[in-house]
Amino acid sequence: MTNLYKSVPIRSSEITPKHEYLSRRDFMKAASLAAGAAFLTACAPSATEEPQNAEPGPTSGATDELGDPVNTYEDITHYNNYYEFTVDKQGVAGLAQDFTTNPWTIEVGGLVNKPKTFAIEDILKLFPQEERIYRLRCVEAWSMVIPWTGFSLASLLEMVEPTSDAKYVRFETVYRPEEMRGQKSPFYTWPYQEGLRIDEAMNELALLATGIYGETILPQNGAPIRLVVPWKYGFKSIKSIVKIELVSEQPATLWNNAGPNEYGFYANVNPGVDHPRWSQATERRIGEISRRGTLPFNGYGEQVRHLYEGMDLSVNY
Ligand SMILES: Nc1nc2c(c(=O)[nH]1)N[C@H]1C(S)=C(S)[C@@H](COP(=O)(O)O)O[C@H]1N2
Ligand SMILES: [Mo]
Repeated sequence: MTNLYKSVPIRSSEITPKHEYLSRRDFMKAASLAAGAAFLTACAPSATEEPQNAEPGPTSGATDELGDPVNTYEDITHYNNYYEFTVDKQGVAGLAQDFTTNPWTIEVGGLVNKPKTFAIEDILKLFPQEERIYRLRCVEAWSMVIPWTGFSLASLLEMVEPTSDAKYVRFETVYRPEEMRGQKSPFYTWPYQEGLRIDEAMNELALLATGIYGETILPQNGAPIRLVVPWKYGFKSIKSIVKIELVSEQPATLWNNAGPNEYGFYANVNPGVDHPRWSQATERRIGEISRRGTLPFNGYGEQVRHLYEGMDLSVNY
């Protein structure tokens, strides 16, 4: 697919209110670029304008299927959950900038006929990359709209041919404490692990993402490849994957290990089931002032509701 986001340079300030998380370094970078632009076009009324965003900018038409505008590249790359680096959302980008993402391989195995270890460059060749704008709803009750580039997890799983005993898919993040100082924390069962039931994993919405805004995905967002499961809380969308394993039993997950009564295995976005310590009924869309109501399955109910027929989702949260 063509890149929809870079063809028309539009300031992010025209799309979303100026975001709250612009770091000073990036602000200076943006401001000096704007100053340069003003020098080149001296007759433009630039004095009252906001600094030009130096990062890729969305077109004014870039929205998700509900009509919500994509978040700015700045917000997406500077407000992150990635506990391997730090629990400080605005600190992840800096600490992750030297993270080694090349060479990188993903081992896909377990209950499959054709186990295979993929180098990241082969993944990019084997699976055509497409752009998909998905919301990401964090369990902490904030959300963003992100223009991802990637491909369906199903296409990778089909290639290795899961056997009939394969009932779940288990994912693992790289373990590299010398580069990821957060992995020295004894509070979590590293490496980060996540899991999906196989029919969830095979749903077309489940994406392996390699890019954002048409750019190669940055370390803070899970480079070089991460999962995106848009109908589930963000913690299911595991970053920097090195291993995918087809298994017969429901796998353990880092967050379920950390707090079984707070982070269930299914973790479907559900405004009717509160987290024990806060409500899930509403959320703060990063870049917006007023809160919005949270949608069941994060608004993807039509595509995924059938996966849970007959299940009590307040018990299987
Ligand atoms: N390996 C790993 N993956 C992870 C996390 C993490 O700490 N480590 N955080 C999760 C959480 S809680 C969220 S909300 C999303 C955030 O993704 P983003 O920073 O790209 O928006 O990543 C998820 N994937
Ligand atoms: Mo999250």
